[in-house]
Amino acid sequence: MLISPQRKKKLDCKNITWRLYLLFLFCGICFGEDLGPSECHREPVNRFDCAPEKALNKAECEARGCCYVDDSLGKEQPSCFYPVNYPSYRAVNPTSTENGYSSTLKRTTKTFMPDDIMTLQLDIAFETNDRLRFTIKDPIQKRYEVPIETLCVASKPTDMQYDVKIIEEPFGLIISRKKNGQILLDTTVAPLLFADQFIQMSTSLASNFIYGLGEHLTSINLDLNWTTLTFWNRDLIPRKDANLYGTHPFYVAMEEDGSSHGVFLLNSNAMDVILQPAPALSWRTTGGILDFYVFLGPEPKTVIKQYQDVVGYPFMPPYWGLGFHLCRWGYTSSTLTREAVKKMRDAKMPLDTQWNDIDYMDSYLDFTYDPERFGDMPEMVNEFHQAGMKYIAIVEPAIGLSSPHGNYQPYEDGLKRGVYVTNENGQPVMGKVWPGPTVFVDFTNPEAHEWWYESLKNFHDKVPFDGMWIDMNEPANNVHYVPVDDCPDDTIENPPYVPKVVGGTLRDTTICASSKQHLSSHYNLHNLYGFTEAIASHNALIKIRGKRPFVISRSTFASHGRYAGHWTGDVESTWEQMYYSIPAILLFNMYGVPLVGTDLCGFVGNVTEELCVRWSQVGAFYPFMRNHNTLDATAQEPYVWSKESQDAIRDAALKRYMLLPYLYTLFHKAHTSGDTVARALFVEFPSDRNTWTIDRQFLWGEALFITPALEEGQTEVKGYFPAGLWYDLVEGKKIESKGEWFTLPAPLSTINVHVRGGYIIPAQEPGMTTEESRKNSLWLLVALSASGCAKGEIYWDDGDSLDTYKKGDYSIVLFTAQDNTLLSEVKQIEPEAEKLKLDVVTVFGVAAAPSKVLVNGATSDNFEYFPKTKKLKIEKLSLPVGNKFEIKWA
Ligand code: MIG
Repeated sequence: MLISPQRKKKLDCKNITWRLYLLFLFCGICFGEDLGPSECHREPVNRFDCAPEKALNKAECEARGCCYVDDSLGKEQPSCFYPVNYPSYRAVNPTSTENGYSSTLKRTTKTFMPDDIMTLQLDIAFETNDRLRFTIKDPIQKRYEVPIETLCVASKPTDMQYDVKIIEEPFGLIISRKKNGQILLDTTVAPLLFADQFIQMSTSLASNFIYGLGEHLTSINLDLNWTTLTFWNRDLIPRKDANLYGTHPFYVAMEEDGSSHGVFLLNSNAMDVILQPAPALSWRTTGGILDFYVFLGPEPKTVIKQYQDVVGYPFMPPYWGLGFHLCRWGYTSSTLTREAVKKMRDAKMPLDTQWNDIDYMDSYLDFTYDPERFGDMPEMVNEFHQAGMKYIAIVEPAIGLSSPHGNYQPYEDGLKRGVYVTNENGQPVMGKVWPGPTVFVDFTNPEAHEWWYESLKNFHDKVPFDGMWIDMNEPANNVHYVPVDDCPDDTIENPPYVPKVVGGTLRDTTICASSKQHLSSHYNLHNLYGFTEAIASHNALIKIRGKRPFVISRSTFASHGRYAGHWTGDVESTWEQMYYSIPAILLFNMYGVPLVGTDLCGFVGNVTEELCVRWSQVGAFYPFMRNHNTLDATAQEPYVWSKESQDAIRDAALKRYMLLPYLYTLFHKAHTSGDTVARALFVEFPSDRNTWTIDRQFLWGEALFITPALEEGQTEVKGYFPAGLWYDLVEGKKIESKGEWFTLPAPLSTINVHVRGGYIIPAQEPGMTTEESRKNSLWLLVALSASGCAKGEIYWDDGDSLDTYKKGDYSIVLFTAQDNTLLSEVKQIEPEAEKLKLDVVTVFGVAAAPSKVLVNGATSDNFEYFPKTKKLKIEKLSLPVGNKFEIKWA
């Protein structure tokens, strides 16, 4: 760690840029009038936009002290950009503190943005060996800060993996990896701006491979070719270059040597992130403070975990939540809803949870059901429960004012208790959502949490729902998209810099930014709306049911995964959207929201049979699996298709049910150590560069590899297999890869799933519900490595009680295979697992037919060897998993 007193050298003479510059100079190219060519020479990729808020001509650009080069015709590089010596802050006397540094930052020249904060406070804290945090804020006037609970620092670091350099003038920070000097963050590439409603900080990037910054419709690695990513939660059919439902200002970056680091900006204001091919990144936010965390990894896995150390590990979902969920907008009566369940049963499709959309409500009011069409809703839900199923209904954050039958009590109560978002006159903000005129619950108000709980409890007393689906919580307003123009005309509504939001204004399809909430203005809190509703819903469900809460939310913010899951909204039923679901799900897993899925078969528009089959196959491997459809689209439930298609969908769903013990174990690991469930290939194989862009295949944990067919008419699929052995899940057919692409058969009837050599996967005979399958016998899939080894484990508990892990009410059994022997080691056992019996062991990669099999020393005849695929199947074991066992083949 070094505080560098000298001015940052303007140009490095050894640098190629310098040489190019000389070349240009000799060619006599002019770079602007008042600013010398050396001040304005920037390679186009290294230009940082000096006209962020509007387009400027040459005179206007130069008037703000910036350089203008009009060579951007048809290109995205800025024509107005900062000169090297653009006036910025100066670090005044940086000093060491107990655990870091601090400094005052001062600027003497104002920028082009109104209300510069001329004096700032920089604090750098070395929080752990692998994590540092730095904040830049106004030392005098307290500004808004994001009210999420971040985890506290446990101990003083002793072996920091980073070096920090403070450049005094112009102020900049350089953070590097101590072991090799790799620069992770260098903010000297552009000036720092910190005005009341415009804060900008830029940094170089360590490579072209960065991941995160959701929620956007992107491939897994972001496009650095002048991309703007906008954060302002919004109700929108997902499309490229648009702000969508959630905000996660966190990225993981790869470094050239395969190490990785992460950066998180804890800020909830409307924001743009600009990516440019330098490679570099600029954060531009419209309020709050700069509160950065840097995570040193060095593996992507550890970066993700270190991020979750700050925002929290995900909640543990109930076991049933991992089953198949069926929904649609348009089950307009309890009769139709029951019919859907019956047809699923008749088609022998597994189904755990039936859902209803807004159709069930009485005049679209929360906590009500339609007395005619859903008159027997309580009985319906009870029937589902008796059949071993669960039930979920949608809930809206926009509250209607009156019911056709008179007063609407929840609204009246909320009004008395002051739980709504208000306008400048202290009156509830009015909007238009499903019930017509509505008000909006302010979930930053503790009183609103109480009211939310009580209202849900009253409803639950009638209709015993099991989980919550929280929609429209960006919050969405004005569902019919008629512009409302009743927001005040001030700088909160129309800030000097408006991020590139769809619709051009902050108010578009939501409530006025100037609205007031308990904790602050909606301007500051907008991006937290769905997140705070998720917390209220999570806590209410715990109090009401006394069991694990299950909440699926459309809108999210960093830390969401602690409380709820997410579905990716109103995607169109297209092949392209099916592909995009994979990066979306992998990225949400990196944000600590592992319980995530896309509507199977797509939401908007009519799906074709082939697409629905393919989508059901890949969807069987989303951590959250729900088929959901919009109101006017043709039916897409599994049972509407031909026999062949139904067989294919059932095959995929049953594979999932078979693998649930493994999936559940992965959720346990996510919950207790911040692991990902659905995992991007680069996260597992960072040293293999080929994996850095792969997002058409993905893993479950370390051991299960999914290669879905994503194209129309496809009968074969190309997949990349990292070096090692991979066994087909069913047949055990082996792929031996040196890190290569393989072409696999991909008939419509099935999906390619492989088990990674070296791993053991716990599985179970599937049932039609998880309640049923949990009673079935256990299976183990043992996939031997080249040296004949494998390992794995199972986490098990009752699947629904709260805090089983904390209370010790769980079981963990480890499995290892080596030298033709499979062993178990019981780490911890509780009564639930004593009901479990291991019945079948399948070993992939057994070189030669065994002559005998010994189970706990006793000879068994119940085995079969498949010489073609070298698979050994041992059956009728009936071994209680609570007892240590040993299985040998020779
Ligand atoms: O404006 O409740 O994303 O899943 O079916 C549409 C009706 C409102 C949007 C959700 C979608 C749901 C629909 N909702």
